[in-house]
Amino acid sequence: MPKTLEGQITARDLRLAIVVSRFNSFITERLLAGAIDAFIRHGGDDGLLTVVKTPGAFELPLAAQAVAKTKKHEAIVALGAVIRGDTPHFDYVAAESIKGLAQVTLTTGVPIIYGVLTCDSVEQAIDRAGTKSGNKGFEAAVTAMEMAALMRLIGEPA
Ligand code: INI
Repeated sequence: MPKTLEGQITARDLRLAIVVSRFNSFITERLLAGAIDAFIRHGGDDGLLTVVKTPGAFELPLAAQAVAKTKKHEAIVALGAVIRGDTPHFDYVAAESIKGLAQVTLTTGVPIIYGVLTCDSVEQAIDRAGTKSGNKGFEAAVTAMEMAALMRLIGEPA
């Protein structure tokens, strides 16, 4: 039988940080509410939860890096909403946020979950922020729980 490591989905004793951008706040506040809901409903203690707000999605990687370097949190959820209609530099903002967050998670070893919506329209963003297509913030928080648990398991002595 192979030894299989797979993280449980629980927020019990989990020290979680959420970095969330204010740009398109009518969407990102819904994502944040979804992430907090998931954390609490899975047994999380809000005293162990830190929320960090940035101006836009472009600033998420730097904030996440600063949070990761404190080593106070076992996982970080990054939330934002980049909407194509808003700007011609949509592609740059979207690409830099995902590239930056991917770099930070690998260099710090802290799981960072990508909960940034990249949408063609406001309607599409609304769908993914708690209406037709669920809430990406909720999903990202659940993924953070699993990854934090997985990292604990991988780090346990054999
Ligand atoms: N930031 C977002 O989070 N979403 C967007 O859709 C967006 N648009 O469209 O411009 C956006 N721009 C701001 C950017 O993230 C930075 O805050 C800004 O460029 C200052 O560095």
